[in-house]
Amino acid sequence: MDTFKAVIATKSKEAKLQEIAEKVTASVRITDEDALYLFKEASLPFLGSLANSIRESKQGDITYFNRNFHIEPTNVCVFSCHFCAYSRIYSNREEGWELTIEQMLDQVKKYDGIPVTEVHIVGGVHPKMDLKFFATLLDAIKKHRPELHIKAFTAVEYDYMFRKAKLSTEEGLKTLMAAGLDSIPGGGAEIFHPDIRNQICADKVDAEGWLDIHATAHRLGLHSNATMLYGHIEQYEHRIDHMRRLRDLQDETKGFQTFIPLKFRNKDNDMSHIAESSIIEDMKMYAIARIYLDNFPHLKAYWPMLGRQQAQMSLHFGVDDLDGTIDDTTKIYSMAGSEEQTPSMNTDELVMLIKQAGRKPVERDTLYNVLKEY
Ligand code: V47
Ligand code: SF4
Repeated sequence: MDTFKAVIATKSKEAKLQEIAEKVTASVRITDEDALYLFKEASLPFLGSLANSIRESKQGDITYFNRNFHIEPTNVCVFSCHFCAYSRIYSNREEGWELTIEQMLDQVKKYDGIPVTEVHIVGGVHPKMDLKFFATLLDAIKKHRPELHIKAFTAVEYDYMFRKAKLSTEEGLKTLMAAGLDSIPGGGAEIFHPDIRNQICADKVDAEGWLDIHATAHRLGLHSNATMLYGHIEQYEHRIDHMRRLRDLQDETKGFQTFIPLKFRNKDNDMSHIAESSIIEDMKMYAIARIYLDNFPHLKAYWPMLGRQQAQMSLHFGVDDLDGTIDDTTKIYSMAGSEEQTPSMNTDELVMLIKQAGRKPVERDTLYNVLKEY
């Protein structure tokens, strides 16, 4: 009898998975219930093959990367996200750093004559670095190197900066755009659902605030990215809720370029007791993101966080973008225990890594214009 029940259950599982696969093949959007079923019941090869078919229909074999570098103005932060291994409180004079505009401009000057196309600026939320300070910074960078694309500040930083300046999001963004802001990175999203957000990062901008800043940016003509910090205390339902909010906003604005799932790393933070997700779980996450977010053109694996080999593997689970050839200027991930302690990969290495995975490396600019095919 038990065998009979098991056979029926297997058959209905196969039928349900088949139904979802048919939707995906017919470019019909999957529901939240479908996504939950995939998380709970689908095998990794099944998910990989579905995600890969979407990836190949959108981008073929192309795998994008860009040449960028990071500036982290400060690690001092007024917030206290429990997963963060990077921030220090203002009074911690020994471990906190804060760069002056001249020091940051010197970092830009280090790349004079080197064909980087983007600077990614993100850091802690320092109580004394205000809108005026950052507008001056962007302006100085643009004056020095006008063609360098400035992708800067998360919605968390904007929320604090604009509230302090007593400006609306629109006014604040317009001020920074006039100074040289070109696009917005995807950080600070974490997990939108309040049940989780209130446990891991209660004091920073909430989901509505994060989404409103990105919506306003899109309306002003800026593109942005979106992240999700997964693999800690959240359930699959919270990941789906997070992606649904992004998919809904993207339907309205079409301003998101790429979705970046960020695997929780557990070194030196308040959540160190939580085990990190397995490679199986990571590939599953990429694949379901690719299947669910049908209106996102790109899916990015951030290799410094994930490590080279897993990043390579992700190219068969829906990922079509590996971010950039950054050097060791970013500390936010290495401090939290990422695979790459001093992340640095030159173009030849990145091209080789992509080719080894059987994909076609393409250098892009921040807005996914093709710069060079390899
Ligand atoms: O929001 C912090 C994450 C994010 C940990 O837009 C952690 O192109 C894992 O958003 N374990 C900031 N993650 C970085 C970010 C990003 C990175 C690369 C490219 C782009 C882009 C955006 O870093 C934070 C947070 O989710 N983070 N601590 C940790 N322990
Ligand atoms: Fe501050 Fe960002 Fe760290 Fe949160 S994740 S404490 S906002 S630096």
